[in-house]
Amino acid sequence: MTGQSWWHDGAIYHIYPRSFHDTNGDGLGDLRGITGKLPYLQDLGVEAIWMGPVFPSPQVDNGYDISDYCDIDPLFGTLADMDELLEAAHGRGIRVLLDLVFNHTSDQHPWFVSSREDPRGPCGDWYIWRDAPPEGGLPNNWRGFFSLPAWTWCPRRGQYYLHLFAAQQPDLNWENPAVRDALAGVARFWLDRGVAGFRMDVINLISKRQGLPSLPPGESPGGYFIDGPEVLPWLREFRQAISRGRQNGGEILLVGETPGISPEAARAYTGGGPEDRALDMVLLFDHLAVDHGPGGRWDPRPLRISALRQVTARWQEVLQEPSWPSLYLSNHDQPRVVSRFGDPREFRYESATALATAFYLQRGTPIIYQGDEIAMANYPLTSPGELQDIESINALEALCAGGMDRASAFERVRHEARDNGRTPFQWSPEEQAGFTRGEAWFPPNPDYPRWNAQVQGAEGARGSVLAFFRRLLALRRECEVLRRGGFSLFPVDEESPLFGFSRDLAPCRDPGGERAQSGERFQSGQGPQSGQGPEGAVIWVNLSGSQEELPSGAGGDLAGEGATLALGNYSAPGERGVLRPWEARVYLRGPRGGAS
Ligand code: ISL
Ligand code: CA
Repeated sequence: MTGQSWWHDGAIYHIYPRSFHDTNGDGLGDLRGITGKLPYLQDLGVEAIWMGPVFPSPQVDNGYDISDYCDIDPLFGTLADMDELLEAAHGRGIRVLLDLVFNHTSDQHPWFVSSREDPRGPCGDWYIWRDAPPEGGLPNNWRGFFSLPAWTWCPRRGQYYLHLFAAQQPDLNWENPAVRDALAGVARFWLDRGVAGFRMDVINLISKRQGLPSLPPGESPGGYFIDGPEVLPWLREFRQAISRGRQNGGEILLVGETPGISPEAARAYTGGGPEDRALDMVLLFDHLAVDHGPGGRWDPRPLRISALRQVTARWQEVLQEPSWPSLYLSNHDQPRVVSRFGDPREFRYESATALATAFYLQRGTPIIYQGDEIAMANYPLTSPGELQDIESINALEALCAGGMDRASAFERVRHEARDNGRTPFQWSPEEQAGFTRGEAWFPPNPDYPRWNAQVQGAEGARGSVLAFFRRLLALRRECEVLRRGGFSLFPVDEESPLFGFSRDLAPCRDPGGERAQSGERFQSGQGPQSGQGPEGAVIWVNLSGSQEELPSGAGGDLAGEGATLALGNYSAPGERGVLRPWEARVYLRGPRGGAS
């Protein structure tokens, strides 16, 4: 095994700051809100938090349009609040990851303002400018991610600029070494303050094909502006630039957000040793497209569990040693997973815990999105006026412009609207879900009196998704096989809703048994033990509301003799070869080193 790093052992918790916890009553979550909830996160058992962008921003895209990389937006607090958060988190053995948005800035960033005003000035070439083609029209036919053409005319400069997202998010010109230098400087600024690494927004879009050629009809953007020609050398250069001269700061984790990435590219990004690896992990999207029709995201279809199995098996296969997968089920750009793949009405507890078991015990680092651990569900959107997110609003308009009536267009957008996953965290049954003493920027989901952290955290609470998540993460910490073991999916019939796999220590054991030194201050006492514990695990999950018989044979025999049920989401014992609706079972086999 090529070295072992803290992220191979711990889970990451993903915070959407504006919706986590508000301390000053303005209805927006803030840094002090995160600091105040660190005990909750420590109890949950996570190793690190990654928080969405908290930098100064006009908030056109909720902070993904940054106008100053080295400060904190007053909406969220101050640099002093950030320092306090870092110190308090480290005191609890929790690392902090920030979200770097480096493909683009805000159009209010001084770099862009200078580029626009002064083409010959120091930032003249920091963005991607093109003349209007003599024959008219746009410089090329690229379309951005927010249902828009990727070019906007700048009258001031008399040129078009490229933006793969909103017009207020101009793409940086990474071809220019001064841009790359400045961005590495930003990362160093935060590393020096004590952050442990970064989630890098749409980082596989930074390199564009030379000459910016139009996409031939029907061709995918791969190689044009996704996974472009220079992305790997630039990221390696970035890693070197931020690691240089660094002492005792621990290993830096770089997680790339990589929409549209291919498995081969994912392997190229994450392969190699710790020094020459472009990224340590990538965030893949294929499993979140299994319920999309030919029209993509705004063309929802019923979930195909066979597709979920296929995608999982493929990525686990491709991202074997030395690569390492990330495991996530939702984020701030996605609907809530219990509404999407589970059954929030009849089996909310069972389906939320079943999905967690099926995904977070695969080989990789679990990245848990805030609220999934209490089974937060989609917001009951009933009219277009409730949408706040730029992506959903643009998509709705684009569908209408394409000839669809408004009601049908809304029906399509509603399911996957990003607003679904961005509602305030449900802390308690109190008003505003205990999120704010003011009025929340987006109303809390009306189901909060029943579904909240306080109710689920109560001693002996029945049907507590939170308690299950704690047990699941504790089990993963205790059992080396669940962290490091190889992964193998059990075959089942195409139509089966079962999801089963084994984890096995033998093929993946670290011969040296040594753990990389990753910062002394993080010996929180909950770290993993190695060299003991079970050597095999079998996980079976029923992703349906009906009773299902396990197949006979290897996987169906539930790890055979000597296996113990280590975790399940039903309290009453069940029949051996049968899984109840949304039942999840984790069996452990053979104490390592002992008689198996
Ligand atoms: O999730 C998506 C496709 O499945 C897109 O909505 C999303 O925009 C894309 O994955 C990129 O997301 C990231 O960059 C965007 C920002 O709006 C998202 O919030 C961020 O996660 C632009 O910075
Ligand atoms: Ca606030």
